[in-house]
Amino acid sequence: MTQENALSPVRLKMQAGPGQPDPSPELERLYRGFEQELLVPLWTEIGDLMPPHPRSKATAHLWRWERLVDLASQAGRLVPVGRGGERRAIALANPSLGGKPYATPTLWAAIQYLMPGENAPEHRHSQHAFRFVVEGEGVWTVVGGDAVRMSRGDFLPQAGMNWHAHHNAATEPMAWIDGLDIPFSYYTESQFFEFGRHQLSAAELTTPERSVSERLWGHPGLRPASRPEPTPATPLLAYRWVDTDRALSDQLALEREGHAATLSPGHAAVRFTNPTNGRDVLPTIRTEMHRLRAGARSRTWREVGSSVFQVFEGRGTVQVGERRWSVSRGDMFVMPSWVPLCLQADADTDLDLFRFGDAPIFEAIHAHRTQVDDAPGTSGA
Ligand code: 1HN
Repeated sequence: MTQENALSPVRLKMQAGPGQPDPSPELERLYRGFEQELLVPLWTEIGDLMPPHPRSKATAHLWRWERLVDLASQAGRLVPVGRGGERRAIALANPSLGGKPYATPTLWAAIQYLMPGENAPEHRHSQHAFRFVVEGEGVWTVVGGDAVRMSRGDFLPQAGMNWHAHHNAATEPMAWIDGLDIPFSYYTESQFFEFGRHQLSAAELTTPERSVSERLWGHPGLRPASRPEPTPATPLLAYRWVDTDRALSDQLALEREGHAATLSPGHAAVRFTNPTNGRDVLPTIRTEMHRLRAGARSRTWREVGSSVFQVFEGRGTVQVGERRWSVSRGDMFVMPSWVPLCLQADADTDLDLFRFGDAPIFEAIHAHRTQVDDAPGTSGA
């Protein structure tokens, strides 16, 4: 074997089976020839390359919020935040993805922690990102000079190549979760990154209740006439919990009044959208909020592509493939591609979940599919 071939050797084994040639010394020599020239014949690989349906490498896995917060707060004491490391963000590493900081093959998910008075420095990158706040407040994220408040239940998208920094103006530490399409950008070799200024201006370090983006874009069904063009990512930088919460309770109330409003009985859901075109807020990431009425159970469904869920409030049970967990506030879990998922709220409390997934990527290439695995009517409480 030549030196460069040692980098990523090809290893072929003669195998028995339909469509396979009879083993012989000549065939063995042919296979060694393929290996030397870095060639892989299709008949030895087709089962792996073209499975009948997605077989995710990712595992259905759960991370407990209590442990995430405990470790993040220890990091808050021990690890500075500043230029170089950029963010005190601690990523979920799916146990089946080789120790990489990848929650799924396409998605990065992390808990980020900022101490009182701390600033996370300005930078920008091509990866699309968002923040979601499961508890706490006091941090403003400054996107393109616009200071945006972050509070419990708020969803803050941040499209690629926007400058951003964070500052904690409060007296308490704050944690939130980050989602980015880092693994997707990594595999597709499409990343760009730039450092920004070391210091934000005094004007940017203010703490307004409402950001410029919300004053311009945050009015239901209304867009500024000065901005008629659709943009691929949303210009609205904060989706507030008061609005999300009302949309979900309205769906469940409408259902009680006999309207068709929910995904299935007792299962309300909303999707965060870009007000300029009605599509997903970010070009590569779909984000949703789900609410299961107390005692309700969702359909069992599967999709092409992967998702990460975080319990926002309440208690329940989730089943992902063969795995089943009792969950409560902050717990995060992965739904791998084409693995069935079922959500159920405990009998005495609603269950709210935030979800982010990579569906827009697969929709764009016409490869997205969903399948419901239980018949309608079997999914009641
Ligand atoms: C980033 O900029 C943030 O701005 C979070 O909060 C996580 C992970 C890798 C690279 C940049 C943020 C990140 C990140």
